[in-house]
Amino acid sequence: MIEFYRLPGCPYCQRVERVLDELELEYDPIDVPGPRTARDEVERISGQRGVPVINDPDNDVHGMPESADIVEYLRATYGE
Ligand SMILES: N[C@@H](CCC(=O)N[C@@H](CS)C(=O)NCC(=O)O)C(=O)O
Repeated sequence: MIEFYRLPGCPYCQRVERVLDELELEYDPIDVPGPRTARDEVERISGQRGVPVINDPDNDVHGMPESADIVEYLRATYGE
């Protein structure tokens, strides 16, 4: 299942969430702390502290950041 690191109210995360919903993909939402300094797990998996970030282990995708890249990946992988 896709793991989706997000911050409530983050417009870049909402952009990804809309596409996940549109493609009817199941995902595990993981809310990250507001302060960047508290996002050690995000840093560990993606090499930076911003969200959104996804893991998609079924496709060997680990720690993908950047909403535009994530949207493009989801549409290319799961779209029609
Ligand atoms: N270019 C990024 C921007 C993401 C972004 O600015 N996210 C904010 C939350 S809304 C954040 O995590 N900022 C902290 C940081 O980038 O280190 C994207 O489109 O994914």
